[in-house]
Amino acid sequence: MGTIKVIHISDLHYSPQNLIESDRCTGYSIQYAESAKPDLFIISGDATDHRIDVHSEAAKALIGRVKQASNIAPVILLQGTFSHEPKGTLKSIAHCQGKHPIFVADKLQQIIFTKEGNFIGSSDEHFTEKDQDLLFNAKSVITAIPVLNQAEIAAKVGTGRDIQYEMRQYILEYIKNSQKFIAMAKEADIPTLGISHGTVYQSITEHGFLMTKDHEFMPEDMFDTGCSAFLLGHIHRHQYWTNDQGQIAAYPGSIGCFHFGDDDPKGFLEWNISSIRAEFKFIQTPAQLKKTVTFNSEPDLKVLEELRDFEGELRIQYLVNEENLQCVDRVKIESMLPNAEITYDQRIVKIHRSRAEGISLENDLASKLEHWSKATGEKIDNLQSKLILLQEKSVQEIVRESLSPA
Ligand SMILES: [Mn+2]
Repeated sequence: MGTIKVIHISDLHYSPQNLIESDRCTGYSIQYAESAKPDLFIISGDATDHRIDVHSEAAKALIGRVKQASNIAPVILLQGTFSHEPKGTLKSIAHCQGKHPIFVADKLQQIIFTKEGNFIGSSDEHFTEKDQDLLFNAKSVITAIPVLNQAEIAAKVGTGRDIQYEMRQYILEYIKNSQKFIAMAKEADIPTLGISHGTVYQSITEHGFLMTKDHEFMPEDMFDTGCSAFLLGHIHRHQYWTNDQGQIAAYPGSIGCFHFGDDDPKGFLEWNISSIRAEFKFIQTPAQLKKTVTFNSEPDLKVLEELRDFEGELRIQYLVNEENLQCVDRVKIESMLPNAEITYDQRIVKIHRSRAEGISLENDLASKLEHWSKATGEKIDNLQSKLILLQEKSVQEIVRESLSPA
């Protein structure tokens, strides 16, 4: 039975800020690939975090890594989110090709991965029956669904409609039209895989949010292609879907950790894919995790004590009264957490002296007292009448009147 081994990494987010993290983790995946000897190496989008300068260390490092990968196996670079990976970025990177070819998947397209390790992209969005002969020399058939340019889709379907809805319809139509060639490949015992950068309905982000809006796919949409495996990018948390047909769709998650609150293990996938089923292994990278602990008052040492083995960046958020500032013992905290790189997010609660706004506009003392009472919520009961008494009469008069029977 024909099988294909793929190393699948995603969301590298190279940038000057992420350079150390991106490169340590990407480097780890390439080192792994050197001994795993995959047939194919796939980067499923967001290789960069944003537009980066060609002369930057980040660009140099990324290009070096892609070149290393292409010395191990043929590489596919899939277009990710345009704000992270501006159009054209991947085409430039692809020029660094090593021993094996690099294919840029930046449009809806089917790709034949040949037995010699070359790529043949469909000239249209899909292959058709006319292309059947290509299957004789195919090691795998790949169906690419990269991030699509909304403007291009709008130009095709017409403007003035709900573009999110139209995009989804367009992709569903594409999936329907892809099925035929995928079925032909399966019939010929050729492994089939889909690659996409997008949101699956009810996927969970690295911050624990359930994605129920703006999704490109339902899990069944991906399985409807007929592909044994669906290799995803975009969501930074590793997760997968499977069905009783042996089909699997999976996000490796981001290769490293790029946000506070993202403290799940980070890694990549090693796939084994046949014409009828797929399986993957998750391999953890040495990511520097970024954890946040939040206290509604001063840091609780008992809670921090439980994190004594935590390795990575730890942000401690807390609230402290101004007069208790000295009580937060950072030296002690840092000695309790020897492997954490700690930053503090300290909010100070100021000693608050309330004033009664508008009190100066009141004409007399009794009105000022009433105003103060309303502003502060303090009860004044019959103090007001006594204040008037004090202002109008002498102490002797007040005492005499109080003592004499009414
Ligand atoms: Mn990403």
